[in-house]
Amino acid sequence: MTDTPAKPVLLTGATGALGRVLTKSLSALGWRLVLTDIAPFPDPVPAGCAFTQADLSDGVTIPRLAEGCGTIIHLGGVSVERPFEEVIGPNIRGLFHIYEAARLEKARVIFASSNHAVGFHERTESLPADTQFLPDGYYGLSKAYGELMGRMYWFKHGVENVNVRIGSAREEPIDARMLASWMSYGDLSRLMQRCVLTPFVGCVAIWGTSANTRMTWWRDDARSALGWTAIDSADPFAGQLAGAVSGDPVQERYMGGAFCAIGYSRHEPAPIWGERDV
Ligand code: 15L
Repeated sequence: MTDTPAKPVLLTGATGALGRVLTKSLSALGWRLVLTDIAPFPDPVPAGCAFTQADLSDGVTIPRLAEGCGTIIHLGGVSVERPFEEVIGPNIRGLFHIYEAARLEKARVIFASSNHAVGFHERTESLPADTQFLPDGYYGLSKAYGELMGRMYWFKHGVENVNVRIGSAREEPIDARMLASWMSYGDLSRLMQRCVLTPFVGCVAIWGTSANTRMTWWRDDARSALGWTAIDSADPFAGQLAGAVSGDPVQERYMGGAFCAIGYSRHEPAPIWGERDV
């Protein structure tokens, strides 16, 4: 199999931290990237790539950018917990524009979903990829909706999509939670390559973490069908980070960590999902 896609790849959210990492690593492989973001691109645009500043809410420009592309790696939109009104435009309407563009182009969507789509699951659980969504805020809710949009477009229109529930993708893990949730930039880039190059993916979900042995929260996803295995690990950071906890019982109880505690207003302990009597 060739390691360069036949058609260019549209990469949204190119100016964000992960967008810049993927722009660098994928362009270095000779991939032709159509880059876009609402903010200007801060780096020199690599050879074979082009950058267009655009808003995901712009239902004319987004499909135009997707013209001729075989895959859309969709990282764009709000990437942290924000009020509902700030999330809905980029993450819901913007995603609709992405899926409509994919339908018109017969392109595949690689959606940067998030662990926050399941953030209110307890850290004592071990979730298969087909677990129930349990979003920990408006951001996580938009990611759950985005995954469901992918299912609808797959069943109704045959638009293939991979939903990568990214844990904590950053240079290095910085707290005890990330001993489970961390994903290295290298593992992220290699996963994206498999998402784009695998001949058939259908509609699947992947837990986006490195090979952390403390990563017992998430299991049984579609990685073997993609031929992807994580090779980095947060384990070497365990000694220095084991004590790096917040002290907040809500944060420490749930997979979503700090996002769960934002605006949390329960006074009594929350029920355990699946054991509630409602
Ligand atoms: C995410 O989805 C966010 O985009 C990122 O900022 C981190 O907070 C990450 O999750 C995480 O849970 O560590």
